[in-house]
Amino acid sequence: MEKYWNPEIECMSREDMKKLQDERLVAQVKHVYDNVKYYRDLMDKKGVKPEDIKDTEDLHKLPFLSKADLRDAYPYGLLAKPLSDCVRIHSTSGTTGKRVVAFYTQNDIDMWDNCVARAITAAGGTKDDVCQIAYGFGLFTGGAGLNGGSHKVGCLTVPMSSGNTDRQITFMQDLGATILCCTPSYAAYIGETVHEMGLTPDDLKLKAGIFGAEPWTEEMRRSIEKSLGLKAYDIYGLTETSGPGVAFECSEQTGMHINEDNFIPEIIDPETGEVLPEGEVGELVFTSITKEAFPLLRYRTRDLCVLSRKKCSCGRTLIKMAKPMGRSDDMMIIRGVNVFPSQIETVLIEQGYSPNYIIEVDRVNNSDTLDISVEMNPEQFSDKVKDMQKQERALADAMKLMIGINPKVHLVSPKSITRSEGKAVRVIDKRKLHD
Ligand code: DLL
Repeated sequence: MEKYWNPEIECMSREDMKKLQDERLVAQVKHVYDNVKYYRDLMDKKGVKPEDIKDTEDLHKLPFLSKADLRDAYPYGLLAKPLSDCVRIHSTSGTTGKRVVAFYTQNDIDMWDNCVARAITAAGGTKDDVCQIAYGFGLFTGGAGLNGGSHKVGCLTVPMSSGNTDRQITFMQDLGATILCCTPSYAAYIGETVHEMGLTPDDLKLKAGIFGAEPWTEEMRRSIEKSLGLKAYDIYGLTETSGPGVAFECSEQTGMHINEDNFIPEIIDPETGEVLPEGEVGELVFTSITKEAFPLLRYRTRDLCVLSRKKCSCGRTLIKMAKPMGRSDDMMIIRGVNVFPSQIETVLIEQGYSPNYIIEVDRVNNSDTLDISVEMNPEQFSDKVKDMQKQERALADAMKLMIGINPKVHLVSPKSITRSEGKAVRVIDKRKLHD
């Protein structure tokens, strides 16, 4: 029997949840209109008043907020509470333009911890667990978010942060960690290092992993589950909406339950902004209905995914989002064809390769090129050039079936691609340098 952190919310009837959302949305719109000039101007421009928003059916009347708005309003322009009521900031890891800074009151932190506690509980975590947190600590929300949730559940919390992989594993062994929290690419790296240290999953006590912050495929999930001997759960969130814990996976492992009492999701057509019906792929938009200091209404995440209200065997009634396929801006258009890095990862792992790869896109003589460097496992390595070329061709053929275009595959020697301890960077689009 699945345990819940907040059973009354997580298993609430649809009607009751809608009522709760209606009330919270109306109050939140008023709070934002009264306190955030930037958003009040957007509403005025669209001719919408707080009184026009009577329930969640009116949500579509509100203007969107985008990352560009957050940059425009940097740093204090979207703050809805006096700074003296705020107790913390976090910030995105964005490398271009201004960073986004998100503010939290103590109530915001409590709400966030509560969301993450639900995720840890859904992964089987209790006060008897030892929870090792190998997400980065600092401005990134991963470390702090899982740390807060783990405390709330009462796990013995090990705030390792990322990196120092050998020590990470020694600690895991010595303290008998039962839950590991980090990015999936770092989990894969830890799994590989466990093996290299001459250990097997039996030498560890891990039972669950809570992995998120970047897109990862089902094939990657199975590979990590095997290398670390645990059940891998997905967790989703973004700095703008507080951090990890906006949505979390349960034992069914078929998508993540969204904490709808705090975040109302919509799926929109990224081109037209039109709301799409359930089951269609589009851009995920969130309205936070309980956040005090940084309450974003209709925030466009740029993440592409699908929502589903299909009944879940875990008993939770919270709507589910599928694994995001990546951001709309991660999608590569190569020779007119839409290609996602996740499609390439799927083929690689299916064909027995490691998830260590680099995708390079360029434009030569007005034609797009796609080069994929893939690391071999030691047993795949051959010193016969012909054998290697045959393997490269076979992999390129499998890729073509999946993505519809022919890439150039380069098999590279084991360990030659840098491992990630946080969010992996796997795509280099050189076309952007020429533009
Ligand atoms: O990555 C928050 C987080 C920390 C989530 C730890 C889960 C675990 P940001 O750095 O602001 O926040 O990046 C947010 O990361 O819009 C997605 O594109 C991507 N992302 C987050 N979780 C997932 C996931 C944190 N489970 C951006 N699957 C989001 C796919 C994810 N993509």
